[in-house]
Amino acid sequence: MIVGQIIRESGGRFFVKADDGNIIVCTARGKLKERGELYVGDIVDIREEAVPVIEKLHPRDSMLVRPYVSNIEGMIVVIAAQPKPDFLLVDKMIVGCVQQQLDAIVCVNKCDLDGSAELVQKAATEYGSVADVVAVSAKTGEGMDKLTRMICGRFFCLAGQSAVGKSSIVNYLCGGSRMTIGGLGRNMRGRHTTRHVEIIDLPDDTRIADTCGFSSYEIPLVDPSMLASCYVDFDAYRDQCRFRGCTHTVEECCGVKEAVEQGKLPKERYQRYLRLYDEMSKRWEKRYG
Ligand SMILES: Nc1nc2c(ncn2[C@@H]2O[C@H](COP(=O)(O)OP(=O)(O)OP(=O)(O)O)[C@@H](O)[C@H]2O)c(=O)[nH]1
Ligand SMILES: [Mg+2]
Ligand SMILES: [Zn+2]
Repeated sequence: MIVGQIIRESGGRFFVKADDGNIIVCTARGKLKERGELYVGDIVDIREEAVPVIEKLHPRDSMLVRPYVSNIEGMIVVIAAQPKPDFLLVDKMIVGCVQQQLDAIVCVNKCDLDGSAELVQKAATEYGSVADVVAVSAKTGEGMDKLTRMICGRFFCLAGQSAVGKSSIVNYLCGGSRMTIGGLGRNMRGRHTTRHVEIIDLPDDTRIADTCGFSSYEIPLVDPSMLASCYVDFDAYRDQCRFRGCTHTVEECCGVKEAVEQGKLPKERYQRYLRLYDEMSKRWEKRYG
């Protein structure tokens, strides 16, 4: 029996990197064959036959459904001055990180473009207390040494809108052209160039998963009253809420709302929290109401 990690899937064939470093192309057995059962990142047992077969899936340490990837230790959420950043998407991905106990990095790519300094400033203000924030350029290489240090020896996935430059970052870091690069396209929203998740080895036992860009993202359904606990930047002010279990929405004497008014918490992020709370409440109502 061989143990390895799925590093890529294509048309029902799984590319598994075995412990000895060899890459084995496998099929899967039984239920594991069904679509969506095995993820890139999964650790599996392989039986060597004429065609090697995945026999068993090991328990996952972490699991994301958008992008589909397992066993990662952290997520690099990429934004750029172009295409226009969707901060609600960033908030949702950070909620996903907190839920899965992953480290989050907010990475502002294309910092060679105009308008990047403002974006880096905004990212630092809004996410500085919940994620590491780094500015890079896959074009000039600026900031890449810092990003490399942040992920050294660990397994991170890239995530974010199409055309923010996820594959370009991978290519820069691995010093080659492993991933195909796309353009912005006519609607300026990206072309969805990367179509599959793939794990790439970098020096120092660092691994990085390139993923498909997306424009919408739904976090797993949770009780809306639990959502606030995924906003770790609210933690410092929760104690001042009058009500225990305060959702920081309609309650009076709310420490979080006071902090927003006093400029201690970023206003826009709080307003997006209200939107997300509303969205979650509607989904919860639909399911359990
Ligand atoms: N100016 C500038 N352009 C960049 C940079 N990084 C990437 N680009 C450009 O941005 C476009 C999209 O890059 P990709 O790497 O394909 O983006 P992606 O996030 O992988 O996109 P999907 O695979 O569709 O999700 C390409 O035209 C790149 O040349 C950068 O640092 N600076
Ligand atoms: Mg890509
Ligand atoms: Zn409150």
